[in-house]
Amino acid sequence: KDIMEKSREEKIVDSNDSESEEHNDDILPALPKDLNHIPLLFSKLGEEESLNRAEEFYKLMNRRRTVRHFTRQNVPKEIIYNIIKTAGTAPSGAHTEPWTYVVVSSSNIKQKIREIIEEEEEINYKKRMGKVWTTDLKPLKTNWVKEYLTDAPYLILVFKQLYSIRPDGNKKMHYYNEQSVSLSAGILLAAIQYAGLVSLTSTPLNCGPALRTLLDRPKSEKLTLLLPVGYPAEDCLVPDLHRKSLEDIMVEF
Ligand code: IYR
Repeated sequence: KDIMEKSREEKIVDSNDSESEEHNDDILPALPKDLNHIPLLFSKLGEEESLNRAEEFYKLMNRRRTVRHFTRQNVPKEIIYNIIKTAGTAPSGAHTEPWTYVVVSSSNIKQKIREIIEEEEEINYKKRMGKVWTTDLKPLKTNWVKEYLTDAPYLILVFKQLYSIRPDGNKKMHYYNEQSVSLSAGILLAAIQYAGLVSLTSTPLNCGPALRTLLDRPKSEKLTLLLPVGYPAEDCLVPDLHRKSLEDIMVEF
């Protein structure tokens, strides 16, 4: 046992010696080695102002609903660009920013997306999802016919980048890409709501590869979400759902 421990210690010492450190110099960080650290831009709010903002933001976000019926009314592109820039402010593992937002406004491509999704969704509803899942969905009145895919002025497809390639040709690791893209998408939803638009967070089952190919994205990217974005139809109905209360979603120590 003593011998085992001794050799383990030696290994740790070995891996810390100058020879292997020299070897480690071959590996360069993905970010600049001499990255500057600068003072944080931060202006402190008074407590009252802070509370007001927190309440107002909650009220705004609590009005967000998933919308399945859109008008064809156009939305200025600058609004969409700002929303996506906002999503791009999300934190990410080692600042790898592992997201690609594909914005589709071309009627022709929206039609192709709709055809791909409706074909797969019909199989999903009829075969893949099973009795329990389709029964759970019944009250929401969803099905495989998805008019919103051609009605909404924009479709935003969120791709997560599993890795990327550095300028030197080496692979760049995208740590926590799943969490990073989820955080970015959450900020996207908040920005859509703040801009007075509506959307639907959809996750097209089994459509990832076909949509990735259609939109010319590399194999290193996986489709995670598809969001139609625009204005709700005049007669738009939403299910009368209620949200859990604070007591039901929080525990305090
Ligand atoms: N993706 C399908 C089915 C669907 C699944 C869940 I979970 C929902 O909350 C809503 C729908 C569709 O978009 O119809």
